Amino acid sequence: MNNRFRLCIATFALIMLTACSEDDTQTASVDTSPAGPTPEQPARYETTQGSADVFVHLFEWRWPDIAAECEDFLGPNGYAAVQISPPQEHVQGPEWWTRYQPVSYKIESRGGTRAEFADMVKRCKAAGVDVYADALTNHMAGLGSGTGVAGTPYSDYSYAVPYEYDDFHHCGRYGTDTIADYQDLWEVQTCNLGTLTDLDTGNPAVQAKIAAYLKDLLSLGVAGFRLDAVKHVSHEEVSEYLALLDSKPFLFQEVIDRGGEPINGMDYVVNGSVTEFKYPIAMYEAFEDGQLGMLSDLNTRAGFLPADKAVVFVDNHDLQRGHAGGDSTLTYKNGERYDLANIFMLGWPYGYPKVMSSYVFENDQQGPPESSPVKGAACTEGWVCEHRRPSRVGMVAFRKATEAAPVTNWQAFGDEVISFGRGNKGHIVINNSEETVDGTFVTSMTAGEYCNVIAGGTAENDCNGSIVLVDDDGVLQISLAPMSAVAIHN
Ligand code: AAO
Repeated sequence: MNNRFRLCIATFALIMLTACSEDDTQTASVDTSPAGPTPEQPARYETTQGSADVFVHLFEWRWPDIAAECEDFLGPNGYAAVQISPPQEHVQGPEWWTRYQPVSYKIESRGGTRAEFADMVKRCKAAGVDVYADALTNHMAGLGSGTGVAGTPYSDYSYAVPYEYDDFHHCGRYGTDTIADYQDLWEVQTCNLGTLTDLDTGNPAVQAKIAAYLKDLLSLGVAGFRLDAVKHVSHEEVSEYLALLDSKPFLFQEVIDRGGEPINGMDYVVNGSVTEFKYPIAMYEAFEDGQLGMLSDLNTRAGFLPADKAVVFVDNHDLQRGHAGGDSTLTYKNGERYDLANIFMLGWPYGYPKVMSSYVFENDQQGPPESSPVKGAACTEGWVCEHRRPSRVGMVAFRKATEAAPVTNWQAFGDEVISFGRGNKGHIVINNSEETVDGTFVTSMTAGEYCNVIAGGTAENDCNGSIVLVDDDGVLQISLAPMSAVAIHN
């Protein structure tokens, strides 16, 4: 930021803020129209602009470690749910992606045994944390034969569910049956993703076996599912196997839709929530390319899913490894910019946000560390534990405190500084620049002292952050360090 800009903020704050920003200042045009929950919607979706809740993906954490984390950290800090790695038996090997190659529907995996799984779900539930299982319904393992991690033998198109040759698609293209053309809907949903053997998901016998697997997980107390790779299953077939369940679990469907392909995320909204893969790109463009001012129209962007159907994230386990088009993704390796993007995601009322919790990796194949992620009160080396960072914890509380409040007082100063409120419930200022910003920012907050929850702590209890002051005119006067943020709430 140049000196002229800083001077502008400091000198002409309040009345002149709009004038300072010239064409950079924008007015939030967030759709706040009421849309009450339908009977099919799980309770978590009662807000009109997205969810007040936040969930976390404890990627590759083992079941006993997740159980302890639910009790010790996730529950007490208000995380609504945890996404776990696929729980079914998989091919052997140390790489993380072995979990995505099912060889049977036995609940035994690198995550732990069936008994450990049941114990985890029970303990998380008791701590107020739902468990979302990553469910693989599109395919079984890649071509080849061997023995799974629970000792079950398998070979090409033959698995212990049982599934045999006729339970799979055989698209007959390219000599390999591997998807090559994402412009061809039939091919995407009938050929193999890589060499992953593609289930004939239109076949009632296959649908019954998928439903039995999901029911088994539900019987153990699972509250919801991430449906992996459902772009490769027609949304009608997903509806058909879901209709065989006795209940309506929370669902979010992994459909990679960045536009330009015949299969759209919107097609799947009939079944439940859907991943919004344009969102991580928006976060990258804003925070890495320095275009924060463009974020005000997020809720009305063309092609974005409706707020109450979108699951949003800054990165996920594929994107952070450069897979699935992850070149333009912020991850824990991007330091403060990544944290600022997460602060924005948790503060802005769009979608159901998912916080990523990673392990340290050097290459895109590397599996998780052998050690448990948490020892005593801290995360061990090798696990990043982004979900425990004070700014995540503070913003989980912010999201709850600002539930259903629309965006107000949107202000953008240049490309790197934004300020917005959530009515009189909360306010955020983000400085994505390398310079200190001294400024005054207009809020709709009642006058008084507030805790900056970005540094952790809570407004109600001990405030670990700095105390900031909103004056009688609702103006917040603060000095923001480079690459930092302030968030306050009632
Ligand atoms: C491994 C090997 C395979 C081998 C297989 C079997 O890599 O070569 O055939 O084993 O031996 C994970 C790993 C895979 C691994 C698999 C099984 O990532 O590498 O395969 O486990 O062990 C597609 C799917 C999407 C999928 C994504 C990775 O649509 O569902 O590929 N994600 C999920 C999981 C993922 C998992 C699986 C599915 C499988 O999250 O962890 O795989 O269970 C386009 C399409 C996307 C497509 C990507 C693939 O994306 O649109 O649908 O995703 O291509 O790269 C731009 C475009 C964007 C485009 C992107 C990339 O951004 O806008 O549309 O570029 O080109």
